[in-house]
Amino acid sequence: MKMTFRWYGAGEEKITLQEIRQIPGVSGIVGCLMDVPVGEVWLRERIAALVDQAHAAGLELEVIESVNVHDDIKAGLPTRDRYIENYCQTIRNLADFGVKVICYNFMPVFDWVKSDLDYVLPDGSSTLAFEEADVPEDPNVLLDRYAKGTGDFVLPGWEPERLAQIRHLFDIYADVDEETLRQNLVYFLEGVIPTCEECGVKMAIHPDDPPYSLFGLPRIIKNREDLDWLCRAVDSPANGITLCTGSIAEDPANDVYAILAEFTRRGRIHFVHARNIRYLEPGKNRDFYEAGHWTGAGSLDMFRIMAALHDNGFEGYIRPDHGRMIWGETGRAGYGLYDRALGCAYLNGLWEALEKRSA
Ligand SMILES: [Mn+2]
Repeated sequence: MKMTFRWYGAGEEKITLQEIRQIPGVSGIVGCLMDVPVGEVWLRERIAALVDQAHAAGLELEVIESVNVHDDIKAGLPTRDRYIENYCQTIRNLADFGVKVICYNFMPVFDWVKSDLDYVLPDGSSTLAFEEADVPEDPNVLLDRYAKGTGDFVLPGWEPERLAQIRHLFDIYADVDEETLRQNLVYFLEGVIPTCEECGVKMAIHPDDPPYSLFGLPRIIKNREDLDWLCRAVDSPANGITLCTGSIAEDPANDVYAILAEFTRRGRIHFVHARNIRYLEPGKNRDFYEAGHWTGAGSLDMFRIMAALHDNGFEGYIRPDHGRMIWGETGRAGYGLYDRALGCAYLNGLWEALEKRSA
């Protein structure tokens, strides 16, 4: 297990690599190039500069999150072949600089969706929340709300230039149902997995967040059956999973512990997002907020999560997922320093206990 920490880049956030280096037990960052337009090749000199920055701070850079997949690929447009060729070149370039795992998702139009980015908890901290009744049927209403409420940052998948194209994006998915989206994912994987195998890189798909359809858009990586289908559809260890405990558990019908155990055993979990959530009205609906990582703070048993990984031979990368805003910190919603650092320390503590108990 290698503990990592997501970092958006010097120009993108105020958390520094030096600060990340001071979190005990963090081996490296999960990096990205936020300013490369989706679909373009990540250039070698840009990758080299990012890797050099990490190494200069004493940190590894072996995981990228994310190399986003162009919507033309997801929607299956004729232009997809050019974008898949670009993706393969990006894989080769990243491999040359030591990258081992690429996180991506295959959600149409949007990355993760929350209804509230500043949900205040009784202890005064704030966090991300999802209340289904608050999600408008018209995505434009949500976009307006985000534009007004979120100030000086953008969310992954919600970049301004993409918001402007939103109608176009809904148009290109008009005829894409779940089956078509599955075929398009297989087409993409058949295009990139041979390159991954050649250069020793593993693809790791992030589950849909939330793991059910919103705005009438299809969603295909939602549960155990979808992950099983994915693994069989392109049967290579390079075709793997970013198991996000929060995303999977956002559907209470999913058994997150069994899913972790099974796909770790099958050698397909290359990267883990460890996060706790608290269901607001268990048994009544799927609403939740993102809790602190500690088991007692949420509805998930983080010890069982780490045990499912440990006891099934997990050797991949892990990072704390979103954190709350605590101790007066401000910044990118879900990506403050303090609460995620607490998450690292806590997850490392659970892991140490598991290691020593089994030794
Ligand atoms: Mn995640």
